[in-house]
Amino acid sequence: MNDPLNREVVSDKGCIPHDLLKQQSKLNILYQSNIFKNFLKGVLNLKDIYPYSDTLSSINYNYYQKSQQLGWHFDNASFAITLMIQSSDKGGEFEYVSKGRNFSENYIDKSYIKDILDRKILPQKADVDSGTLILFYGRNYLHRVTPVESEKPRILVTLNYNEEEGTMLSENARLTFFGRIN
Ligand SMILES: O=C(O)CCC(=O)C(=O)O
Ligand SMILES: [Fe+2]
Repeated sequence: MNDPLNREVVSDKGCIPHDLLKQQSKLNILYQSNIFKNFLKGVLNLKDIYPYSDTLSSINYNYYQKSQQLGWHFDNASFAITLMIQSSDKGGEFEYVSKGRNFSENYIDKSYIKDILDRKILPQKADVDSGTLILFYGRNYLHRVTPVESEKPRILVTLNYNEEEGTMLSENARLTFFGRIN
């Protein structure tokens, strides 16, 4: 009952999956660009990075309309890359803490997570404007997006890569995020 991992959070952002983007869109060009991939590999110290092999998950165009949010969570992927297209005028803030879990050691700090959920410890906020690129270890750092409070929606793209070739997002996750599996 008291386990903070059982606490329900609201996530109701909208998401446009990869297969609905134009092949020659700037986002696709950026995502496939060797200059960009080399930059990411250098900063994140990775040998190589690969797109998802399903048709939906590599680039996701997320939009948060008034009152929409993304609840506190850890990501499945080890690192996250986000590009802000348009920030909201009010609300829609990216809040995070740089701890909470150590995935490789199978450790989760429940009392710390409880204090964050109860607002006993206040998280950090990232000052994110249009064009801001964020590289983030979302698997170990608890994070969320607060409800948008303005008419102007918050629009943000996630650029999703894997360290192994041929990775697919699970069918369950695809159904949850996109409402279909292909
Ligand atoms: O919208 C954001 O800034 C964060 C998105 C995020 O955390 C996610 O998609 O897992
Ligand atoms: Fe996330």
